[in-house]
Amino acid sequence: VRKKPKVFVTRRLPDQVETRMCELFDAELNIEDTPRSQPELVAAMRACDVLVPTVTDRIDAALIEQAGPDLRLIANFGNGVDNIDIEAAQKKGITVTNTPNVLSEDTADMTMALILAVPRRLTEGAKLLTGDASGWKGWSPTWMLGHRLGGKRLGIVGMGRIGTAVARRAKAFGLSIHYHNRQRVNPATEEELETTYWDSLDQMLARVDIVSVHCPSTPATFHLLSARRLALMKPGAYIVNTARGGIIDEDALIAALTEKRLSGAGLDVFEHEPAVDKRLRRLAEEGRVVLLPHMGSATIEGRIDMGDKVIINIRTFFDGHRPPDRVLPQRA
Ligand code: 8YV
Repeated sequence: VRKKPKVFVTRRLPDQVETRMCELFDAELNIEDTPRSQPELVAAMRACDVLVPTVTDRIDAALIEQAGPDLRLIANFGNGVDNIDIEAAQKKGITVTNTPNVLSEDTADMTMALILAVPRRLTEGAKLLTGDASGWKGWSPTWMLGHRLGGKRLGIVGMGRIGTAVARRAKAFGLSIHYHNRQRVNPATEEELETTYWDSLDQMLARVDIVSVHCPSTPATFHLLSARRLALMKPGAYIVNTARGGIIDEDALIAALTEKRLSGAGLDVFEHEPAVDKRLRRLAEEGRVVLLPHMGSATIEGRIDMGDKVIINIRTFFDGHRPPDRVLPQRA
């Protein structure tokens, strides 16, 4: 009998995923769910065949350098792989996989929730009706007016799986779909979603009412939405980010919101998670900003699907085949 691969899982996963992992692999779980320290990760990478990290583990070149000879696969529990130095892994002959597709629809749902919540002042209204004393003194025709979505322009930055899933939903809400992407998406999708493609991000930013960020976080997209680019946005526009915090220059965004150049923001991700800038939290208190603690893909169904993907990637790899979700270093 072939030896079961020794799999080190850094965080708690849904019960049924952990059970299956224990059946199939020699799995070391993290029942307490406390994030693993760097020395713990080093020890695991020296002793295991597979590492299953999440977004909270920084698997950088220095760490990968210390991996033992058995470590052949890093099967990320997550779509984004900005937590892993893919190039360093490849150099060391370690394969990296992720969990695409299965979280696109959930993330797109949460993006729509933010696209709706900010212009329609959802959290501001809901807050008035929490606690003992009602903050609602009575209805009036000019009370709590937000802005209509229908007829506005949505600018999607990064039209991959999640961006496209957002576009489908947004179109149903009457938004017109504009997008910027390294390449144009296929003509059938462009036709279905009646998209307008912008080769130039700068030009798109100046013309849309809501910007939604869906590109991966790479060195090339760090502060892609820089102070200069945020200044190009239409006065009074909104911005939504369910991708990664570092894609937007958070300081510049806070300045634009504070100076009321932008009307509002819906953010599920932050530059220094889990720390969230005090100034942003203050803006959230005022209701012009809606903040969520990285919940974009947080559904039980999604997490189980992600776990299944991790398992398939590990099994395929140890069956001697190329795993379905192998990730290669990004071309510059
Ligand atoms: C998860 C995510 O919260 O997959 C991603 O890229 O941001 C989220 O789905 C996280 O990555 C799990 O590791």
